[in-house]
Amino acid sequence: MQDTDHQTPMESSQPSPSLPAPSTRRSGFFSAIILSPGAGLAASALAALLMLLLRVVAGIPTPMELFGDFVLKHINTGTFLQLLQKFSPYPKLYPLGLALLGMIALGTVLGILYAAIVRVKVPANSYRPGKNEWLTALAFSLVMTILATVLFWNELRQNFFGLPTDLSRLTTIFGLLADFVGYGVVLCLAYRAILPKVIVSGSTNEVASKRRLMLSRAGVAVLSVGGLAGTAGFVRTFLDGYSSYDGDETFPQHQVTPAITTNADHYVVTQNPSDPTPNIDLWRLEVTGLVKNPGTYTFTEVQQLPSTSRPITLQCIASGIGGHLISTAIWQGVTLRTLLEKHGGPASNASYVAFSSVDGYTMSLPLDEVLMADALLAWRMNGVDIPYRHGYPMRVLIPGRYGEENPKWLTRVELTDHFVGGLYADQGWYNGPLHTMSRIDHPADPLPVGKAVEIGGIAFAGNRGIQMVEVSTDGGQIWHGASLQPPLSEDSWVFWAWQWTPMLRGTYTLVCRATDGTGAIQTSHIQGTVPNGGTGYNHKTIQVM
Ligand SMILES: Nc1nc2c(c(=O)[nH]1)N[C@H]1C(S)=C(S)[C@@H](COP(=O)(O)O)O[C@H]1N2
Ligand SMILES: [Mo]
Repeated sequence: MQDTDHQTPMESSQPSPSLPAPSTRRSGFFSAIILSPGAGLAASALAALLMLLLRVVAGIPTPMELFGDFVLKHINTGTFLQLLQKFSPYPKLYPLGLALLGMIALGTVLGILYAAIVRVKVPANSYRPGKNEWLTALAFSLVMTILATVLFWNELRQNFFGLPTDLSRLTTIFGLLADFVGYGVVLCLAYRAILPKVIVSGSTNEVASKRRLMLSRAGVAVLSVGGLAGTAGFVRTFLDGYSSYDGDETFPQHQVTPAITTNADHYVVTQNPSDPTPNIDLWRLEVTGLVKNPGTYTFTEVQQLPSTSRPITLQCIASGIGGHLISTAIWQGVTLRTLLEKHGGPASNASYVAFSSVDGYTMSLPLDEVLMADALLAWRMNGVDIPYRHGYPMRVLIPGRYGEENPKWLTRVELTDHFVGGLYADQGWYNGPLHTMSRIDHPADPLPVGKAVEIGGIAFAGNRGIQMVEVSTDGGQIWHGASLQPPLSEDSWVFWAWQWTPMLRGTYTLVCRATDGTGAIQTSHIQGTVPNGGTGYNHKTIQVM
């Protein structure tokens, strides 16, 4: 077998007739530097392939996703919206794709740094990396893993197959290590493979040696192309799980909103480019932190907890005036109060409850408020297991709060003595009681003059309830009290209606406004959704002929 350049006795002890002249050596060094990105490309292409492979077969988040989550937590709502617009219509995929390309580019360029550090004598007389090269490559792998671990520490605890929090953090670190060791090993071997070699001219082996060098360079090129092609293949598999339903709305049917939204029609919002699909055998619910007796549940055990069910309306903070990111389902689960009682109750210094989800989503609220709202940890939605996109196998419902504070894919409930941030809280979105809203769903125009018609729609104020809804047909000058249907529950929307007979032809501006259970009237102040949630009255222009 060949030995490495550093240890070759021939080279160090006796001058060889084949030893190149100094000028050739220098040009050899330059060609080595020029060739090194080739090794870097092969290494990063294969590392990218490994990252996507681990994502698809083990649910380990890719460094691109970790990077994305990290960035999203460190920008404000304004920048967040700019990015959404900039990368529309694929605000999640474009940045992820760019991050992937950026990483491959970085790994390619790092090949030069590697070449400059190891300074292999060129032409080399061996295909085998020396100890020094292995150690350098290993150092690259470790530094990359450590940097990524430190930088993404708060993002590491996610796993798309639903592993519990601590285990998922460990698996992600292992994944990063595997990715970067893969990168280092390929870099080390590929660099050797493409380096110019000492070729003893005139020897019988000359042709064979040249052939071997050509083949090994071709091998590295094939590895790069194969790695990139494989990566593209896995990107496609990843895209199969793409959350294209993000932002789906719930619309009235024939101008009437069904009281209970079906699971298929329930609005959807998700932070994830591709949502988790928890494996029920791996998933756990953990009750930890400042609770008297911490504990862990399997899904079977969760389903044996005492449960209640009730209709709860969810609304996204981004729904806006007259918006449709609002739906109502019957949720069944255990109340937080009951669950904590089973664990001996909160310790005296527990003041917050923090929720963590398998997609790395975190959220916290004052414990007292959540207990008062009778928050539900649900595992059934409209009588069936919660669909994946709505948080299978378990999600939190906090009546009175916007959707962002209703974590899906729950895996840990932790009592703390401090506020725990998360994606939207860190960006600076409002996290107080949701604003009272009301929406006109019917009638649709044009309307015949002189004929009675019903004006109606929904009103919602979270767990404050709705006391009154008023309607105006003249843009808000004269108001009429609408009749209310009994609420489906304390935490649901309310249906209202008012009979109207337009007596004159013309254009009318219908407006509605609600008064919540505390007697506070909905504000007419027009405010956009960012960052505090939209306010103002829903207007609807109607032609009467
Ligand atoms: N784990 C997790 N929970 C989450 C989110 C998320 O991305 N991840 N999105 C939140 C947002 S912004 C909203 S509006 C609601 C939407 O719930 P739905 O899709 O079931 O309607 O889930 C919330 N809970
Ligand atoms: Mo939301």
